[in-house]
Amino acid sequence: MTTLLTLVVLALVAIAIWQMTKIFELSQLKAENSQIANDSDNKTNGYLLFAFLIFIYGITIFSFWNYGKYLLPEAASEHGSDYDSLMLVSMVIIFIVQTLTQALLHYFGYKYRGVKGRKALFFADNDRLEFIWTIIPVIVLAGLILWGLYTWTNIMDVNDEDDPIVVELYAQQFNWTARYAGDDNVLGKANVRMIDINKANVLGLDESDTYAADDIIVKELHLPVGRKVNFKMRSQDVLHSAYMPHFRAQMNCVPGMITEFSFTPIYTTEEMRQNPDVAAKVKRTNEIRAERAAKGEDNSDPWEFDYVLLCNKICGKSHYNMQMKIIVETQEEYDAWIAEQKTFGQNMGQADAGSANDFGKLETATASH
Ligand SMILES: [Cu+2]
Repeated sequence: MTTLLTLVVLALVAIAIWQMTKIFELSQLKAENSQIANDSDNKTNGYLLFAFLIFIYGITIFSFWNYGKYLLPEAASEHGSDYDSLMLVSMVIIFIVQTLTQALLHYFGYKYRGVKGRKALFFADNDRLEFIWTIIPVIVLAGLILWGLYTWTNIMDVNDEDDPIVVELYAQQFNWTARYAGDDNVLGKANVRMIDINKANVLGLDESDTYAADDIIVKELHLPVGRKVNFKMRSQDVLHSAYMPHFRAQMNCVPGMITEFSFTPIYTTEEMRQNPDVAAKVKRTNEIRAERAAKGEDNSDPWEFDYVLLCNKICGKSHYNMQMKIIVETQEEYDAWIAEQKTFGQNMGQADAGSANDFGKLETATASH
């Protein structure tokens, strides 16, 4: 609110100054009172062009310096570095071209400013010039597009090679649930119409499907490092988007269909915490949190880095908080964790024995994320 008021005041002050200059100008008895720009007006505008050029260069350097630290750290998936190099090369090319063309544009604006008696040189076309400024972008863009298509095809190629683990990511307003395919590595059939809250069948698994019995439903995603994961996404209600920024992965979750994404994590959570960029970010955040703690404010507990699965589609009022923790660990740690989890079949068996308890369990599961 204070910011808004400050902005309004600043705008009003600017308008007041502008009006006062106008009054001041009107009160001056000028020898030449023409609306047509004269040499000195043109010169002023020429210098203003330079001032604007310095402004845009300045703000670019300022942004790099100040906000560069908010970029994502090194990619934690196998395909991530391909994605990052494509992004980096595209940005570097755009940046160089932008820097040069802005300088030329403003310099020529100044150099050929209006001068009394000067006539503009005019020619209808120049084949060589047009050839140059067509062929260079064609080559550069064709190169970027072909490289982009090649990278895209590689990243989006979801196949069963290299023995991937199959994991379902289930989106609903406003939380995520993960389902492992179990020992058979095949996900059982599921449909929102088969959701049965009384039996804790939260994902609508088909109880008669033999593949479903060993499926494991969890609220925290554990992945073994170096093993390919094939994700199958579903949504219960509206469009969501499974976004795992550290793995450079994102896929929409669409009600009524299954979408897919596949990647191989290459750093464990522990290893990623040692990454200098991640460590610096944790340090910065915890400094802010320590300040908050000193003032007795909320959100002041020390923070530790974890991979996250976020929702990247504005799906409703609590969209901002729709996330699930991802833990990448060694194969042994993963095996130990998955062995502790109950299968869908075990949970259903229990539900048949005494259904009252399982409803409570579901509630804790949903609230724990
Ligand atoms: Cu969402």
